[in-house]
Amino acid sequence: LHQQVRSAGIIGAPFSKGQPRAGVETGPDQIRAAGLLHRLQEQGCAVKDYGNLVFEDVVGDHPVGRVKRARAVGSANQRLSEAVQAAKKDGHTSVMLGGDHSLAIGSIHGHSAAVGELSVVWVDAHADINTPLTTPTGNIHGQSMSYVLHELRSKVPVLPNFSWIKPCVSAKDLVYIGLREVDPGEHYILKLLGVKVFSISQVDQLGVGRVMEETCDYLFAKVKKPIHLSYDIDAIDPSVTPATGTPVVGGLTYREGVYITEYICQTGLLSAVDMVEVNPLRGQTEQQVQSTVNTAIDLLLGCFGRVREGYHPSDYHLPEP
Ligand code: B3U
Ligand code: MN
Ligand code: MN
Repeated sequence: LHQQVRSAGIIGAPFSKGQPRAGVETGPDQIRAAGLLHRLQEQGCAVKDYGNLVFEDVVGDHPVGRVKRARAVGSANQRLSEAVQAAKKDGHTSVMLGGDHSLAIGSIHGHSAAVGELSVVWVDAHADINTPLTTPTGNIHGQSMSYVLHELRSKVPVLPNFSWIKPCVSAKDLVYIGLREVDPGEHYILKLLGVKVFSISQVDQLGVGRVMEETCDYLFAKVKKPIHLSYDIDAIDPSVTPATGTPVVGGLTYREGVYITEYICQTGLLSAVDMVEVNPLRGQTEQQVQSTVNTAIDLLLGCFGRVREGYHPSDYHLPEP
């Protein structure tokens, strides 16, 4: 059970133009520098590092309606989609290190292009389901899901450099966990589409154990699809992960956050994971940055079989005195 052969295909996506704050593009290097690859290998996981994607600058990327930097976000996500497809074709569980959460567009698109229909588990303080017409900020990291959901196709205009995107996720295959800052337009969409949401209140009410049981009962009701886990570090309480662009008080505890990854891992269906919105420049002290980066690593270790109860190899024997 503990030693299923797992392999992680790491894709660095140093991209920040889905939101206005500099620094989130350094996330992939910071997470690697804190030892992610070594820690994964130490727990028996095979690792292939595909390095960092290179995103070219886009000139004349003026707003399209309210939406900011559409051309840069569109072309970066097209690159990312191809990289995720390649990692899946090489047989890995794709691990996308962001970067901001607009990168979920390319990550989910590429994952689905490689394996077909997906279940998406979106762990976040925010729903990131604004359309280009409901967005209060114009930031695409608050809109990612709207571009990939079949049900929103007719509500989402095609932006420059977005024409390659085909909606690929059904609303019934999406579960949110940890929501606590949802815009009115987003709340309307979630109700309209009947999306399964475990807000932070439901985590309080049910406990994370029942939330995860109900998440999987719901997703596996008909067929078991590969899981795409899109993990925004701001889902966790800012006392633990303060180095992020839009911290929201009252988040998941460290233990709840890690439990989610352990539970998803033991389904055996985890096929791609995003770890996004780690922004070292938003930490006020080195300790705040380290706590955020180390938590991101622990969440990823949980995705790849780390169990907190401990482990021993099957041939372990007690030393005789
Ligand atoms: N819902 C707001 C704020 C936001 C979304 N995601 C983050 N912040 N990180 C928006 O911009 O759409
Ligand atoms: Mn997000
Ligand atoms: Mn968020």
